[in-house]
Amino acid sequence: MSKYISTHWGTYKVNQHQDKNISLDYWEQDSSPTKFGLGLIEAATDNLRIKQPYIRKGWLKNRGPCDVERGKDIFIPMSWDEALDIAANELLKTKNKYGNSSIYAGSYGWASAGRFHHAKSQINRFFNMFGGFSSSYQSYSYAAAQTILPHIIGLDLYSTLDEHNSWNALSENCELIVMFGGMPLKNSKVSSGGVGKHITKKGMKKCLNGGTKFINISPLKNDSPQFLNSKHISIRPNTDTALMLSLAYIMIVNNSYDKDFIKKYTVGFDEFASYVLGKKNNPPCTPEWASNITNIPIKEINNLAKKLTTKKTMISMSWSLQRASRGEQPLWMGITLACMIGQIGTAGGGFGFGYSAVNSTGDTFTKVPWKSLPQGQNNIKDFIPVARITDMLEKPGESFAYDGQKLKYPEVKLVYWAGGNPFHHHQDLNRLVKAWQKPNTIIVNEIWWNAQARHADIIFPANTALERNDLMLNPRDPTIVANKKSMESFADSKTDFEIFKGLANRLGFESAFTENKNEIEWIEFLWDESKKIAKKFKINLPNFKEFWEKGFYEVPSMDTKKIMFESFRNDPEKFPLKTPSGKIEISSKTIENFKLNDCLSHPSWFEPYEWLGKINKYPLHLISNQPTHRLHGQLDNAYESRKSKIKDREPVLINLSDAHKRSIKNDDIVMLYNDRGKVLAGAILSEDVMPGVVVLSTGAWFDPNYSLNIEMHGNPNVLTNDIGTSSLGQGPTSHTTLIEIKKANSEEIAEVMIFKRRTSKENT
Ligand SMILES: Nc1nc2c(c(=O)[nH]1)N[C@H]1C(S)=C(S)[C@@H](COP(=O)(O)OP(=O)(O)OC[C@H]3O[C@@H](n4cnc5c(=O)[nH]c(N)nc54)[C@H](O)[C@@H]3O)O[C@H]1N2
Ligand SMILES: Nc1nc2c(c(=O)[nH]1)N[C@H]1C(S)=C(S)[C@@H](COP(=O)(O)OP(=O)(O)OC[C@H]3O[C@@H](n4cnc5c(=O)[nH]c(N)nc54)[C@H](O)[C@@H]3O)O[C@H]1N2
Ligand SMILES: [Mo]
Repeated sequence: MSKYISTHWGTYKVNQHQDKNISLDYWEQDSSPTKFGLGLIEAATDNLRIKQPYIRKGWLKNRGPCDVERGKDIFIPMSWDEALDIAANELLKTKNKYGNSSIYAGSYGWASAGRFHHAKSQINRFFNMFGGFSSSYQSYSYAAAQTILPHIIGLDLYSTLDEHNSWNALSENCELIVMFGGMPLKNSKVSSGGVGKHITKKGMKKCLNGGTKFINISPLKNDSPQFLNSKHISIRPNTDTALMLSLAYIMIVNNSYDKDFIKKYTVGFDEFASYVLGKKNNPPCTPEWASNITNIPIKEINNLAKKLTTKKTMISMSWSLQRASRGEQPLWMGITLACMIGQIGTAGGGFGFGYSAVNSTGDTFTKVPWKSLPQGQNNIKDFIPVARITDMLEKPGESFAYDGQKLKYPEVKLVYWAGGNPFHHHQDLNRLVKAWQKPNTIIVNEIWWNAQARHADIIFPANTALERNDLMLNPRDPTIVANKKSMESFADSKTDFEIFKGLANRLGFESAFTENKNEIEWIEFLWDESKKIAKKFKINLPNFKEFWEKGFYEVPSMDTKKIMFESFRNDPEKFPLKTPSGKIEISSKTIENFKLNDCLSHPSWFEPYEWLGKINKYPLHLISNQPTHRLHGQLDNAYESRKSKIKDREPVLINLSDAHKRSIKNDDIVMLYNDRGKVLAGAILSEDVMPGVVVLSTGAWFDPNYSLNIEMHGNPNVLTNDIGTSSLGQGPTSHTTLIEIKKANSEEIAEVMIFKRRTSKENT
């Protein structure tokens, strides 16, 4: 009987060999499987696995901060009993002395797919039962969007994503998809919570065959897959809002926008229009004005405006646009542009946010809110917008603005993380490393000796998904998979559930935490509860045993031609939006009343904190997009990702002209630097990236050489800026970064150690 494993990047067949080894194969039913996922077994069994609990030497001596900084210390192996006793004692001590709000367990991260073992659910449940914790809100993916979408279209982000026009609807009706930020096919490999069948490539091809044309507006040509034959318009990073404003300008001046749509379905257009025309103490948003900002020829802008108004057009925006300075604006402006085109609520037009960012956008099956692990209530109200972690550690007690509220940073004494890696996801890592020294104690559950483990005090070794039973039960994927355990626990590692159970035991609430259920009983419980929920959607799930034996269940597709805001378009009185006006808010009184100087009452152009329009010291714009050969930092230690490296470093794309100016050749080790830090990477010269822009994907395991003050491996977050998108959204702005690049000299090149330390005494 075959076993299967579902991951964020796809589903695989697990082959059990006679010699007890296992290997992975693609799942027959997935027509576009992900190659890098085959490396999971290699990663799960390599020497970088954390074999048993460890405690940092200096911390153990002092039971708190010591002379040796986090990240520079060595670790002492411990037994589970010792380590759990020490951690439980520390939790209790912190709670009694400083209160629960001094514990930060916001623990952002993707962890692994699987409903029961979802690390964030486990850690939330544990800390809620412990009396609460300071938490985080939002995602690094689309924080600015999460904050602004409810104000302008009255939908939360997840409902917006679920509403998207399906590929089927587009393929039969759409003439033109204008892709701001492209549709990088490699990003559609993943969906948080697990993927069964990959649908995006098929969806795109269907559109192509149906006659849809594509325009890719991006600094990077290959943000659009080659087979789409899309027209490429190079744009300076972070200037999409200016381009869109000039398109609006042309449509207003030419009277070519859809006035009926604006009148019937939107509010606040006049105020916006007077800004576009330059009547609000600002320059008019003419094509000349936008051309100076975006570096796109005026003629090109005029041509584009003509196409938008004469075709059935989908305005598609990538999530990357809003992980940038004032990231709320391009999204608000893109929606405004779609309103002016007037096709929102029709099958062939409107707006999209994240087609091809993940696999699920544009799908068509019934979204069932499956049962998840009950998490209970958090009694502590303190929270931070997720990307404000360094600010929180640096400035306890200080107040900050967020979505019209004034909030205060909690005073954090203990940090607990399970299933995420701030040394992957956070910006300005040198600043984070400093702030990370402040708490008394940092505890992590980690699988590998990555930077997250190396910068902790107490490390609990976690299982990979191969070492446990679970359900892949993702509301955003129609395939449900029985993830059967296919490998014994590596060395002395445990599931997060077992780790928290061990702590709960010492803290006196084990049976409340486990409800006296073991792993498989929990899984069966989640299934049975989900079966009840499914009934409400007229879906009849088989009983658990039958499902577990078969291994799969497929949720049926219902509405294959899903259209966003169709009912609102048909009858806006009967189906108003949940905005104050019931309509799309091109200007928002709510936001106006917040009186922010970095987000006005309507979409507007703000100069980014750093950009190519105003170069001081650093003349190149760094894009740190999602990696092709892994998920963030996950599987960086596996074959596909390691194969892509150049002399052990992450590849950086440089335009030929920029490389020639600096005498950089293919495969050179180069240094990227700015005032925030220095990073080594391997050069790839390319015409795909526009002059002035370099691309270093995110996810190379952070490998600081603290004596040289250089990151050796190519982690872009040493260079990125840690400032919120605005005081509205406070989202991360990783795509707003200027740098310089040069060929590294021999004193600057030290070995990449992060994968080699596996054999050193330090961690074995
Ligand atoms: N410069 C730059 N930075 C970015 C981005 C960018 O575009 N540019 N993108 C941002 C975005 S959109 C995101 S979503 C974040 C992603 O940031 P993260 O989600 O933090 O990145 P991952 O590498 O997926 O981290 C997951 C960690 O959990 C561990 N893990 C996996 N499964 C389990 C488990 O079951 N239990 C436990 N205990 N641990 C587990 C893995 O080993 C890994 O270290 O990064 C953000 N950072
Ligand atoms: N293979 C793989 N797929 C992934 C992930 C992964 O780690 N690996 N991560 C997943 C996650 S967590 C997320 S949130 C999504 C993110 O999905 P996105 O946010 O869409 O992804 P990015 O790769 O950051 O950006 C896409 C492209 O936008 C372009 N871009 C950047 N800034 C600008 C700009 O200012 N203007 C314009 N016009 N273009 C710009 C860049 O050239 C970049 O290649 O991807 C998901 N997909
Ligand atoms: Mo993300």
